[in-house]
Amino acid sequence: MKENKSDIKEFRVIKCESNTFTLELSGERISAIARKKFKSCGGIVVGDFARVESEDGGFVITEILPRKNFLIRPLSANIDQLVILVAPAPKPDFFLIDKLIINAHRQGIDTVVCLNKSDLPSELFGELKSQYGNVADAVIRISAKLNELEPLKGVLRGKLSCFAGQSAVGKSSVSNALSGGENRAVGVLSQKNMRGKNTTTKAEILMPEPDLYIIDTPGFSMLDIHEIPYEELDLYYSEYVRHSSECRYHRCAHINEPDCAVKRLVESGELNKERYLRYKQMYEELKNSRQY
Ligand SMILES: Nc1nc2c(ncn2[C@@H]2O[C@H](COP(=O)(O)OP(=O)(O)OP(=O)(O)O)[C@@H](O)[C@H]2O)c(=O)[nH]1
Ligand SMILES: [Mg+2]
Ligand SMILES: [Zn+2]
Repeated sequence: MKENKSDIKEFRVIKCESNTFTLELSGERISAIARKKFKSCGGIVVGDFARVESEDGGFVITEILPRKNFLIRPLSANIDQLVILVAPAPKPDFFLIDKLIINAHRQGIDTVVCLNKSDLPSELFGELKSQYGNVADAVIRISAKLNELEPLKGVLRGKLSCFAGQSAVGKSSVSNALSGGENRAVGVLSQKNMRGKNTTTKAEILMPEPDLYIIDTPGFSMLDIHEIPYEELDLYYSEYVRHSSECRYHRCAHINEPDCAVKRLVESGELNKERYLRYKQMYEELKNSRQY
């Protein structure tokens, strides 16, 4: 039996399991199935807002509301910020960090670069600050192991934050430490190849404290940005956008153009050189992969 239109409520999707979805509204949790038109999980993702109707004693998702943003990796919708977790081990992949930031900026999503496992000795925090200090909204360090989480809690409050990063950087460990429990399975770093074992397989929204909303996601090491036109790439480098009006050419790509402010600032050390060289490499790769 369908209820009146006035009884239709908008719930947030917090977990997707084949065709069963867990949804939440003001602390109330329900389980629902989806109308066939949404097909599989790909059509409804964690973070979506859904209209739900009761039917045959259960709940059915009848509509997904328009999304303010959407990420394929990590699969999520309507998030406020992407928290990119990095650790001394597994070895960080700076291309992956750059690409996560590109995708986030393309969707208008804020970014935080967060060093976890800061209990391990490394020079990584300084490196992250010099590469992303003028790019990400915050660059912070924490340790799930030592329960040192205050800098992260500070940036999480009042927002829906999605964790992203390679397998075994500690996304689930941080989720557990924030929750004060062990509800998320934690894996190990393979000593053989120093890579994670993809312990988490499904994204899920967790609410460890009132006002803290996080999405623990499966780790990955490959991220394709080939759908981005190379002419647009510089737009997702906020530190280049800030200086592009100082370049001689309007819509300077900061590659071979004369009198380019970005290249000048890279030479003088004001803009990070490693990040610029990766930008250039990605630009060339996107350009060369363009099919005519
Ligand atoms: N030393 C140290 N180890 C940590 C810390 N946080 C997590 N680890 C370890 O890192 C390993 C991987 O942790 P997970 O939480 O499973 O990593 P994940 O990012 O969720 O990995 P996937 O689910 O595979 O993407 C485990 O052995 C944790 O004990 C930390 O702050 N310090
Ligand atoms: Mg995990
Ligand atoms: Zn330029």
